[in-house]
Amino acid sequence: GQVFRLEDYRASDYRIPELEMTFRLTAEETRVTARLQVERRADATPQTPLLLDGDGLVLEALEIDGAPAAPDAYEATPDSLKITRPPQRERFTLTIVTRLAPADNKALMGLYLSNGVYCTQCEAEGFRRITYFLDRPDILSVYRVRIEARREEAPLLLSNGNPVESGDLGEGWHYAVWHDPFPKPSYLFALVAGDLSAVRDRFVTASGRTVALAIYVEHGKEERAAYAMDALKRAMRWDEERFGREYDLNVFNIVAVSDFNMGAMENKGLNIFNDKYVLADPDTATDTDFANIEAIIAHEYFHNWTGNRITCRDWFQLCLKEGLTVFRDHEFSADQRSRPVKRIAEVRTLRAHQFPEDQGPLAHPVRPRRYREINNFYTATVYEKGSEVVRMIRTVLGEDAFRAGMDLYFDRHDGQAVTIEDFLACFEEASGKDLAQFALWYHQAGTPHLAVSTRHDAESGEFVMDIEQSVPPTPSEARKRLMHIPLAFGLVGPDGRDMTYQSAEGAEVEDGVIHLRKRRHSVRFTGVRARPVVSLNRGFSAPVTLSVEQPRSDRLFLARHDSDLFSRWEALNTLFTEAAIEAAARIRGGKAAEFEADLLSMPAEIAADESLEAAYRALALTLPGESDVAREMGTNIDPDAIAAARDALRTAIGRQGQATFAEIHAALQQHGRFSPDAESAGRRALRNVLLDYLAAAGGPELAARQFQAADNMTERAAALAVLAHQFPESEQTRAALAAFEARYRDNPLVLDKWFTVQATVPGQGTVDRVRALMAHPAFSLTNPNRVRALIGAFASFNQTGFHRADGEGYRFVADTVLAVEAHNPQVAARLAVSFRAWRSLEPGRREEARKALAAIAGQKQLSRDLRDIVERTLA
Ligand code: DPP
Ligand code: ZN
Repeated sequence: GQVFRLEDYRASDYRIPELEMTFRLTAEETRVTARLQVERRADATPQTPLLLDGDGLVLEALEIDGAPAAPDAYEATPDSLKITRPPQRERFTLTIVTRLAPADNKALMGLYLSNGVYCTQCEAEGFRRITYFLDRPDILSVYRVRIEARREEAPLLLSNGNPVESGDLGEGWHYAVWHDPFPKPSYLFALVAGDLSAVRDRFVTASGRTVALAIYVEHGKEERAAYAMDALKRAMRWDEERFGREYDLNVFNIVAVSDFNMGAMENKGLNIFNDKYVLADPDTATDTDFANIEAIIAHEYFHNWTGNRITCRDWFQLCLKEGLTVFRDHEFSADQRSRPVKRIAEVRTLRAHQFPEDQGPLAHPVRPRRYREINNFYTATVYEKGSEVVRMIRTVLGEDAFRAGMDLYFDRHDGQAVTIEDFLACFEEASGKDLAQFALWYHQAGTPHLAVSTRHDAESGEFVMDIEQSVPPTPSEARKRLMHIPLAFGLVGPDGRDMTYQSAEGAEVEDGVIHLRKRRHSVRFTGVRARPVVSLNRGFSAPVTLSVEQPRSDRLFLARHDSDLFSRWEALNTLFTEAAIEAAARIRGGKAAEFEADLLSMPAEIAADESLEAAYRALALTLPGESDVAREMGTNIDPDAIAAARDALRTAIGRQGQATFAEIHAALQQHGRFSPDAESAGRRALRNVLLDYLAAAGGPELAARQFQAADNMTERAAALAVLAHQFPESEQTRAALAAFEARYRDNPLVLDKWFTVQATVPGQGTVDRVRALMAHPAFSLTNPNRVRALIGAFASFNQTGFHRADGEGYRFVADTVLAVEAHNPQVAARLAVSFRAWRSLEPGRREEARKALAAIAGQKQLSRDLRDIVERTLA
C-alpha cells in the first residue's frame, strides 16, 4: 500500500475558502450538493489540475461555474475527482452532486445511520465519503449547510455553527440552515438529523455572552444526561480560568449516538458522542463511568481551542491537538478531583497502553513520520505520551513561562493549521529556553530507561547519584539520540522528611528536578550528613522506566514515608510487582508462591490509615494487573504462572488483613443518596478493593451480599466481577449474572458490563463462553461498543483466556477480527492490536499467536487498516 511521508508535505495549489452544502436525506438515497468556492493560490500555475479526494463516491452531476462540466474537463472515479482543465480564473465554483446510502454504511465513517439517527464522523478522512473535496486539515473553509429531511423521520436537524433559518417544504419535508463563521477543516464537519430529545441549559461566558447548551439523547434518556451537562459547564468555566479560553459560538450542541467508532468527536459546535460517554445515573453507571464522562466531555470541549481554532497542518501533527488536549483534560480532572489520585491513574493507564506500544512492533514517535493508514495512529503514544510531553514542557519551563507560551500559541496561531515546530517555538520564545534536544520526545519512539545507583559518604556529607540513560531501538529509529529528561527527585531523610543539601553538581538541578541531557551524569550533592533514601521520578515527571539500585528496605521505607504521594504509591506498586514476578518464577519451577511478611502486612496498615484519602488507599491496595507483571518480566511470558502468582498474592494479603478489611468494608457502607463526587467515589473504590481481598480469603458470600444490597452500579458491578472472576462456578455467581441480565436486558450500555465481566473470567473455558455470548440477542458485530465489551475485553484484559496455550484464544480473536473487518475496518484493526506483545510470550504461545496473525495476513482482500496493523505486528 501507499506510504504517506511527513517530508512529502506540500501546501495545496488550491484553497476552498467557502462551501455550501445541501443534504436531502433518505436512508437509501441521500443527495449531497456541494458548492465549493475554489481559489487558486497566486504562486500556482493556472493549468494545475485540481485533484479532489473521494472514497467510494457516486458522482451524479458536476458543474463548473454553474454550467455542466464537459466530459473531457474532468476524470471521476469513486475515490477521486480530477478537474483536468480548471478555469483560468483565480476563483471559480465547483458544484458536485453525490449520492449516498447512509443505511448501508456500517464502517461508521462519513454519513451513516445509528438507531435511525443520521450522523457523521469525518475525522480523519471521512468527509471524502460524503463529497469530493480537498480532504486535508490545512484546507480551512467557512461552511453553510442546508439539511432537508422528512419531518417525521427527523424533526431535529443540526450542523456546525449557529442556526440561520428553518422552515417547511411541504409534503412532510422540512429544512434547516446552519452557518459556521469559523473556517474549519473538513474533518470537523458534522451533521445530525433524527428524532431525539434535548436537555437544555445555558452558559454565560467570562465576557458576558450567553451560550445555549443542548445535549441530545434518545427519548426517555434525558435524565441520564444531567451529569454530562454539569461537566460541560464546569469545563467551560475551567478553560476560561486556567487557559483564558472563552467559547465562541451562540450554541454548543452535543449529540449521543449508540454506534460510534471512537469515544467522541469534537466537531465545531456540534460534538458527537458515543452514548457511553454521555449517559449516566447511579443505577446504570459506575464511578469510573462518571469520571470518564467528565473527562471526555471536557476533552472534546477543550478541542474548541486546541484542535479547532488552531488545527493541524497535516495528520502527522495529530499530537498537536490530541496530546495537548489530553493534557488539558487531565489537568481539569485533577482540579475537579484529587490531584495525586488522578496522577496515579494516568500513569497506570500510560503503562498499560502506551508502554507496550512503545516497547513493541507498533512503536512510533509521538509525531510519526510515516503512515499507511492514519486511523491506526489514534494511539496511546499520540494521546497519552503526547500529553506527558506537554506536561514535561511545563516542568522544564515552570508554570508561568508555560502559560506564557500557551498564550502566545493561541495569539499567534488562531485560525491556522500548524505544526509541532510552531508549537514548540512559542515556548522557546516565551521562556528563552532552547528546546531542540527536548523536541526529541516528539521525534523519537521508545521508552527511555534510566539506570541509577547511589553512594553516600557520611564523613564528607557527599551523596552521589550515577544516572545512565538509554533508549532501546524501535522500528522507527534503530539508533537513538540522547534525550533531555526532567527527573524530579527527593532525598528522604530518616524521619521521612525531605533533606536539604548545600550544592549539586554534575547536572542542572533546579526546583527538585535533575535535567538529564547526557548519557551519564554523576550528580554530586554536598551537605548530606545522614544517608538519604532517594525518591526518583516523583509525580512521574518523565515517561521513562527506571531501575534503581536500592535495598528492598528503602522501597518499604518510601512506601510508608515518601512525602510525594505518587512516589509512595510507586514504591509499593514496585514491591507488589517484584513479589509477583518472584512468585511466578517459583510457580513455573513447580514450587509454591511465597511472600515476605512485611509486604503482606502493609495493605492493612494502609487501609486503616485515615490520613490518606480513600481513593488513594484504594489505588495503593490495587495489585498490578497480570499484564503489568508480564510487561515487567519482559520475555518468555507464561500468563498462567503470572495469574497464579497474582492470585496467591491476593489471597495472602486477604488472609493477613482479613479482620481489618472486614471492619473497614462494613464501615464504608454508605447510607442515603448516591453522589458521584470524588470523595464518595473514593470510599466506594476502597470498599470494592477490600471486597476483592475478602472474597479471596473468605469465599463468595460477602460479594453475593454486596451484590444484592447494592443501590448503585459501582458496588453492584464490582461485586459481580468479584463473583464471576474468583468463583466462576459458584451458585452465587450464576444467580448474580442471571439477575443482572434480567434487570438490564433492555439497556445495551449496561449489558456491556455483563458481557465484559464474563469475557474476563480467567481460564481455559472463557473462549467458548465468549463464543456463546456472541449469539446473545443483545450482541451485535456491527456495534463497536458491543464488540469492544465482549471481544475487545477478552483479547485485551483476559490474559489466561486469550493466551490459552493451545492457541484457541488467538484463533477465535483472529476469526472475529476478519468478521468485523468485512464491515468496519477501523474497529477490526483496533482489535488486532491485541496481538502486539506476541513476541514476548513463551515459545509455544508465540508460535500459536504468530500463526493466527499469519492467517489474517494471508487473506487476499484486507482493508488498509488491518493490513497495516498485521504487517507491522509481524515485521
Ligand atoms: N474524537 C477523537 C478525540 O477527541 C478524535 N479527535 O480524541
Ligand atoms: Zn481528542
